[in-house]
Amino acid sequence: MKKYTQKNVSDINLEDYLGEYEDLQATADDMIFDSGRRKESLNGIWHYAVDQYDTCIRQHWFEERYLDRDGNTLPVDYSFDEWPTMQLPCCWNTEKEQFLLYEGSMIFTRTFRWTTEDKEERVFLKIGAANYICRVFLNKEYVGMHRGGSTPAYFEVTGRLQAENRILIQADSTRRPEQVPTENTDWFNYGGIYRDIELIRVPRVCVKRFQIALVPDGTFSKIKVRVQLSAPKTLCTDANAESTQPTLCPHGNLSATLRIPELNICAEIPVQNGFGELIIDAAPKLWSPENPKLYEVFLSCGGDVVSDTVGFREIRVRGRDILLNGWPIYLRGISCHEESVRYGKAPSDEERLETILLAKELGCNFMRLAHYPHDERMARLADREGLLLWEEIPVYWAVRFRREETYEDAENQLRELILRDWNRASVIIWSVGNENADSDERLAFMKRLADCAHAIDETRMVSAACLVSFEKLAIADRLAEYLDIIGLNEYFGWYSPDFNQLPRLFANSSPQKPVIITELGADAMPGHHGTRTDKGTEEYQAYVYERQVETLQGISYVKGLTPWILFDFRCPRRTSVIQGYYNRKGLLSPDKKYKKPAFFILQNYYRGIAGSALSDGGNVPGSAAE
Ligand code: GCB
Repeated sequence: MKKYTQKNVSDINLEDYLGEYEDLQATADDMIFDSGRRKESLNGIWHYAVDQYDTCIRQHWFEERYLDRDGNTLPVDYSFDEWPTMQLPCCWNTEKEQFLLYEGSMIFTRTFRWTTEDKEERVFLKIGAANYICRVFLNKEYVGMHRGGSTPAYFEVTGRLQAENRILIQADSTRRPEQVPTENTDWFNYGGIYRDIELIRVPRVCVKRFQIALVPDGTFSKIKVRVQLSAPKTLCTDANAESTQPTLCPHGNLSATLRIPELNICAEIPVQNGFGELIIDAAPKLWSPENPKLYEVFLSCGGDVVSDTVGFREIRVRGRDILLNGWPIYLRGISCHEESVRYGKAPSDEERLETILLAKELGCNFMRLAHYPHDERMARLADREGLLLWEEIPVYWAVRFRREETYEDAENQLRELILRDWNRASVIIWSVGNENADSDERLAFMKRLADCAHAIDETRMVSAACLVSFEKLAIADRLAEYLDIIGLNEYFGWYSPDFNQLPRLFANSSPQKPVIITELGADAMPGHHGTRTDKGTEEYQAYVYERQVETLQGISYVKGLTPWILFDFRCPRRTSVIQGYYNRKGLLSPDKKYKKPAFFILQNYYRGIAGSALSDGGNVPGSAAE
């Protein structure tokens, strides 16, 4: 931790003011398992100020220096408790008209009371998401920072809390070329602290990771559980020698207890050096979209108890088939941004459920959560409602593939996402990116990401949404070799107007893995009509969907679709009159209330597939079950 020197006017000539806030970055390694824990919410009314010039961190406002050494009053440029207020979490863009297009830094602050319940307790601050960088200050001290706009940040604040506390958080939504995503995307850059802000009390030795899943060996009869414990650094660095409670230090040996009451399971997991793993015989009812069976699971260790609600299912690839619980499945999907007209990237729970139910009404068993990690509530809802998910990190378009720090940022976001949603049965695919041109640097970067996802999660598949190779008119992305499933974005009928190229592309390709068409589509302004050849009309969009499904249904290795997109979404790049700063490729209007005709074409197609799968005992026609 750096020592701060007194600042007054010296900051005005200080160019490297950010240097001291690059330390103490919260990463995936700082996450703790938080399901089933008591959380004390810091959501609610916060004071805020727009801070375009980063004056807060240049001048160390968080130090609240009101007097000089001699006790004379100093002038200050802030008045925390007189600033206007905002209800957090939220995206500031949709809170006030004048903030709609604001990108940059905003300071949030509030006070809160804290009562220590146990002198041994440890406390973590969790920020569900803040876009893109956030810096946290507590009781006049810098606590740390987090990079990445859609994954959670955990900061240990043990020993820093008092009866009365002031917290100050800078959220900086500036788009920068070296970030992930980079400065150019096809979606709106919402700013804010837009997911829950919570304090979590844990015992001194606590469960850091708790991962539970069916062993993917085709027998559906074994559950694997993995545990990692965390102890305060001071307790562990000297291998427990000075600890007053040696049995509680993960450097000693102890055991954790797993309980799944509905399966009559109560098992001891030996933990050595903080890690434990056990395979248990079990015969759970398998989770599937048709029967999203969930179990309550509990893990206790020392004084710590956590719990989760999980489904058990197996997903894997065999040849060109995707097998769910051993049966070939066709992924009837749709892509979806996280967006609400009113709340930006912080939709209400009702709106999230509405989105899932609309996908179900469309006939989906699968959804692609594009292009960044959506709120963890989405995967929990999908677990409950029975919807398979593709989750993605924003390695989108022209990320700076040559830059090692950019890779580290991307990998950290991937690890944070995987660790966050590891226990969600609905999540079957980790996507390491979208539409990146096939260069050597990009191949190396994304191969590393795919390897990382495989290394930390052996229970799911890894994919990416790749581009069509127009030189070869084929599926020829070199990254495919490192993926389990090939995602393909193709816009025949739209960006590539000649539909006849689509069957030729399939004829020219012979992938040895399943392919999901991760994007296809066309813009249509809701209520804008014309002939089937007038781009931008509902009729033209419907025509594109008709031609697409006609071609796709004959392609044996295409094992799913996630057309672009369920509903229209805000997009600063889309300035034409019919777009009005929205991407209009939605099957629904931005408020999700109006269904364009293409919705019914896809619905019809999906009903046909679901019907034939049912009449074939759950199989996809043409595929053999094991
Ligand atoms: C794409 C991108 C998606 C865009 C879409 C479009 O290929 O992956 O983010 O929004 O095309 O509408 O152009």
